[in-house]
Amino acid sequence: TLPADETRTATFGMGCFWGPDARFGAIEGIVRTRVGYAGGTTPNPSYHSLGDHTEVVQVEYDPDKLGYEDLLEVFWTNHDWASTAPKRQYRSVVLAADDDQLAAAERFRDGLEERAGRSVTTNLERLETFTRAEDYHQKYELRSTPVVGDELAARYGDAFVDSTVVARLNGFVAGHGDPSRREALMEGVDLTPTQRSELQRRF
Ligand code: MHO
Repeated sequence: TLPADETRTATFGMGCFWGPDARFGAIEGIVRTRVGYAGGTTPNPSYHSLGDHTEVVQVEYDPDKLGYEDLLEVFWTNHDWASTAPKRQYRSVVLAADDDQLAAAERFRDGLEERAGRSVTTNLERLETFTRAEDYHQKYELRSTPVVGDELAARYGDAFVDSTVVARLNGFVAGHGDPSRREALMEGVDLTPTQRSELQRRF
């Protein structure tokens, strides 16, 4: 997998972060995913003490395989951009890493407003700080898959969250990806027959 200095990052708030962690993790060209708190100013946010932050997914992607526009497409088609979330914890927001990302997000929003003929409520901002969420929120779909989640988390240890394979598995158990990619991935991972069948059952 690509080292972090050869990837680019993108950060999105789109409701509870468990879902987008899986959705992005399933995509070819996504190298790493993590969930966390961002978009506010409160120091050291945590799940039970979020302050003014929002749940976000942060992805690292391979710029030779994916463009920021591709990620924006996934973002805009998978959140409710026409209404405002009742809690700031779940607000929809693009947290741009730089001015280019911000400009791309604005272009997308403007085009969408024009096509839809209604205004977009999604916030577009620059990312200031990102605080990684607690381990039990990372790769939640996979972690909560019986037989597989705990064992893989133990096996990978500190490498669990940053593993590309784990990101894919997390996405696939949530129903993303196609059968051929699932099969190909499964062949390369060392799993017990019980784990295999449990994963298959959820695909
Ligand atoms: N509706 C979800 C929210 C969790 S998400 C990490 C739940 O409470 O089960 O905010």
